[in-house]
Amino acid sequence: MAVERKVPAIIDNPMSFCPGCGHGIIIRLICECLEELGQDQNIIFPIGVGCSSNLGGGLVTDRLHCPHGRAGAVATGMKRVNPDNIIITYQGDGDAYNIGIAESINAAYRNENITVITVNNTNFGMTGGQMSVTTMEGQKTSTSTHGRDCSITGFPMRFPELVASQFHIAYAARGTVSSPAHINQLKGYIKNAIEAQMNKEGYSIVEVLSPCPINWNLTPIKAMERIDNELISYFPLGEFKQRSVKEA
Ligand SMILES: Cc1ncc(C[n+]2csc(CCOP(=O)(O)OP(=O)(O)O)c2C)c(N)n1
Ligand SMILES: [Mg+2]
Repeated sequence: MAVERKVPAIIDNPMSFCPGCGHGIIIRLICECLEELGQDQNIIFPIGVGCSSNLGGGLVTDRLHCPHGRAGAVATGMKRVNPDNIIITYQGDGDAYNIGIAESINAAYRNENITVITVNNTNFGMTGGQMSVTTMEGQKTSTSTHGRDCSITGFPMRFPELVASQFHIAYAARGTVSSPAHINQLKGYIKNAIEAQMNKEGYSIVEVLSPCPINWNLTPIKAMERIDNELISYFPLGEFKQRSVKEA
């Protein structure tokens, strides 16, 4: 039986992602969660530079396109000036973990009451697939043409685990979009993260493993399979910091 799911009212335009990209699913999930949590006003997305920038075109909410990597700092200012706004940063792995690592770490360290969504596609997608801090060992990119050599670059960074283990934050999780079951699980994580902010519990982060078929040089189906077969064993799915308060 076909099940029709209404497009959330927050989405007002189609978005321009590559075929097989995960961003569209993730954005829709965020919007579904906001709608189900009764949030349709006073939402602001500080947006990173990268494919996440395309969030800007498709939503009726307010957005601010931040300087590259600085969404953690921008979000901090937005939330402190008006604590009743819902602030959700939307960033790529390169934006949040390479270029903006200082802002990302410090927002978590201060336990800012914001929600961070990072889309981890294991490369700098928008600029042509350069190596990022989450590129897998041996992965070929346009700047690691023989495969990433972790003996000289360090190993892929697991940011949610890092901030969950080191800082006093409210919530940290990692999900993916590689199957309907994973999409439903991810939606639960995103809802938890937004609820934590609504409940003033502090910093919440959800990282999403997302396919990048164009730069991975794979078909959309093979790209989804790469997530299940290769990425999840290094970037495990699950909650690394659970909320201590359950009700928003
Ligand atoms: C200050 C600055 N440095 C570099 C760039 C080039 N640039 C644009 S997007 C991007 C990488 C984005 O990677 P990521 O955050 O992983 O996003 P993705 O495109 O993979 O979703 C870079 C390096 C820029 N626009 N500005
Ligand atoms: Mg990326």
